[in-house]
Amino acid sequence: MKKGVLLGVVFVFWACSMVLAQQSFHLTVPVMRNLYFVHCTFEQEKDGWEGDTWVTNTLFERDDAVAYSGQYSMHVFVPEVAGYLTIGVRPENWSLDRYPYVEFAYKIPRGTPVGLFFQIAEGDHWVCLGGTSAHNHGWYPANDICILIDDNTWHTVVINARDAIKSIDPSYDTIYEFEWWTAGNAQPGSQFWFDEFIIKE
Ligand SMILES: [Ca+2]
Repeated sequence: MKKGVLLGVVFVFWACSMVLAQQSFHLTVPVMRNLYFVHCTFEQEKDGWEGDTWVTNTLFERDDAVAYSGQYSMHVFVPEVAGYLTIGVRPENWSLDRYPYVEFAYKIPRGTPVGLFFQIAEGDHWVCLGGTSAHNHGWYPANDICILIDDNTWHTVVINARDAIKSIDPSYDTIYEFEWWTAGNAQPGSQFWFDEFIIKE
């Protein structure tokens, strides 16, 4: 075989190999997706949840006597005088478009005021997406799409927070905090539990 022909054959073989390699590369690269932005199980710690006891008259603790999954849930309660039954979590850079769904399990005794609040800007800027029939969202805008059942047994719910919040104002796209809250009408002894709190695609 002449030298030129041999070089041509080698070149064609190399070119075909590169094409096949590229096709193989494109076919085998996995799509990396992070379905869960936040997943709180409370099995090891409080998973970032915080509260201001002295202002809200609300206490909270991991509870190993009542759990939906594993051994622990989060127990939220008002000890002595009326309170706001409130704690919250602040995931950084929570994009509603990327992570629109909020899911959790809850156990709420009858008559307990539990509300779901989303902070849509820094400062006192919140919207409410519902809660139990006894919840009071006070002076904040609300779209009460989520109705929580207060029968003291475990239930789960999934909320499309993006669509509900954008129905209040389409410009809202970042959430700074999620909070349980009611406008000071939680009587002493009010309590509830939640577990498997998830923010997801
Ligand atoms: Ca758990």
